[in-house]
Amino acid sequence: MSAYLRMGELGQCLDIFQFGPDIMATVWVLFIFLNFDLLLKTGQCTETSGQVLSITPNSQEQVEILKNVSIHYQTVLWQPVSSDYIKEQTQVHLYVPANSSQTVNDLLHRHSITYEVMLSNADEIIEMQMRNDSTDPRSGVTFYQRYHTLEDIYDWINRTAKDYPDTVKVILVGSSHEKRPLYALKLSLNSRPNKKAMWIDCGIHAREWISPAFCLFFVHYSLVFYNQNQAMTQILDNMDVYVLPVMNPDGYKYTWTNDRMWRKNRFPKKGTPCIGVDLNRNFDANWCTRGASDYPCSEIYCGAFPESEPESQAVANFLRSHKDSIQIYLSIHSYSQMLLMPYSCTMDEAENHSELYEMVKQAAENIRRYYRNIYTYGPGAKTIYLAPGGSDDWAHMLGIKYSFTFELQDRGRYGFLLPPSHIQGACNEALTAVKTIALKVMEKSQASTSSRQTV
Ligand code: 0X9
Ligand code: ZN
Repeated sequence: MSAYLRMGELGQCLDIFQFGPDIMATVWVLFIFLNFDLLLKTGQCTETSGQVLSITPNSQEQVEILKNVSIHYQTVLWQPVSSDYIKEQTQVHLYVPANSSQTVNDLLHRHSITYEVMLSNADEIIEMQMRNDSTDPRSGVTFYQRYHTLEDIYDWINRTAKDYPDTVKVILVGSSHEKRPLYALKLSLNSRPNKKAMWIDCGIHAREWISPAFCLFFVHYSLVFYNQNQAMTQILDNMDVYVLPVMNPDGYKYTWTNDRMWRKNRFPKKGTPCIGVDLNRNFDANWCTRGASDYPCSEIYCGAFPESEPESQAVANFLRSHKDSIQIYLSIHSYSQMLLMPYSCTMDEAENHSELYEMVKQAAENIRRYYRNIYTYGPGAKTIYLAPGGSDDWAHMLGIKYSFTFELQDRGRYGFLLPPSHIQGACNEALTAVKTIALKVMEKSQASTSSRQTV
C-alpha cells in the first residue's frame, strides 16, 4: 500500500510507507518540525501559490457555474472584468488564491469544466515584480525596464522636470480621494505659437502596471529622441504632449501594499463594506447604462453620479478647459492587445468612424510589421464589450475627435503580471501606435489648413 503526502512548498510527494516504522517515526518528526509553519497555514495538501486559470465554458450551464464561482468564491476575474460578460466559447481568466484553490478545482471537476493553468506561480511572480523595484542599478536593466512604486514615480516626475527645465512643466491637475496629487507633465519641445496638443493618461486601472510604465517610457523617449527620431521630432514640433502617469494613485499604491489585483479607486462607499469606483465607468458618456454597475461591490461600479470621483473630475476639468488645443486623447490600459476607438458606450458608430478605423488599422499593421505582434482594433463596444462611462467616449463627445484606448500586452499568458522583461517590447508597440496616429492626425490637419488657404 502506498499513500502520498504532498509537502506544500517543497513541491514533492513522499511515499511514506516505503520505510520501516522507526525510520518513519523519525521522518515524521523531522517533517513536522521542518514544516510546522507550513502545515499551520495550509492545513492540508493544497496549492501554496495563487494560480490563474484559463477556462472556456462550452455550455450555458458552465457559464452559470463560472459566474457563480467568480462571485461567491474568493477569486478575481481577470478577463472579462465582470461576471456579466462571461459567455460561451469565450476564454475566462480567473485568479484563484492558494486558499481557495482546492475548493474551486473540486467544483470545476465536479461539473466537468476543463481548464488550463495559465500561471501556476502567480504569487511568486507578484513578489518578484515588487522586489524588482529596487534592483541593483548595475544589473544592466534600465529604470524604464522596471515597475516602480508610486513614490518612485513622484520622484521621477520631479527629477524629469528639473533635468529638462525648458521643455517639461509639472501641472497639478487635481488630487485623489486620499489626497494624493495628480501630476501631469507638459512636454513642449518647440515654442511655435498656437500648437495643438495630445493628452495621454495612464493607470486609470490600478493593477494594469504596464500602463504607468508606458507613460514613463514615453516621456523619456520623447525627451531623448527629439531631434534624433524623425517621426518623434515631427510630432513634437507640431504638438505639445500632456502625460498623466498615474490617474489612480490611491489604487496604484494599494496594488503595491495590499492587493496586486486591485482595479478601482479607493473611495469608501458609506453603508457598504465595499470600496472603489471604476474610474473608467465614471465619465458622462451614457453613464451607468448596460455594461456598468450601480452595485458598489462590483469591479465596474459607476459611482454615485458622473464625475463623482475626484480623479475623473480632475481629468474631465482639465480636458474641458483645454479642449480647443487638445486634438488627440489616449488612455493606456492592459491587457489583450487592442487599439480601441469610440464608441464603447453604445453600438452606434462615431460620426468620424471611418477615419478613426483607418488610424487604428494602420497602427495595428505597423505593430505587426515592426514587431510581429497582433493587435485587434475597432470600436470598443463591438471589439470587446459595451462599457459606458469611459474617458475615451467622453473625450470624443467633448469634441476631441481623435480619441482612443490602447490595451497593451499581453494576450493572456501573464495578464496583469506582465514580466518586467516584456516592458520594453510592450512600450515599443504602443509607441508605434501613438506615432502612427499622431502623424495621421497631423497630416489631416495640415491638409485641411492648406485647403482652407487655397480656397
Ligand atoms: O473595461 C474597460 O474599462 C477597458 N478594459 S480593461 O480591461 N482595461 O478594463 C476598456 C475600455 C474601453 N473604452 C471604454 N469603455 N470607454
Ligand atoms: Zn483598464
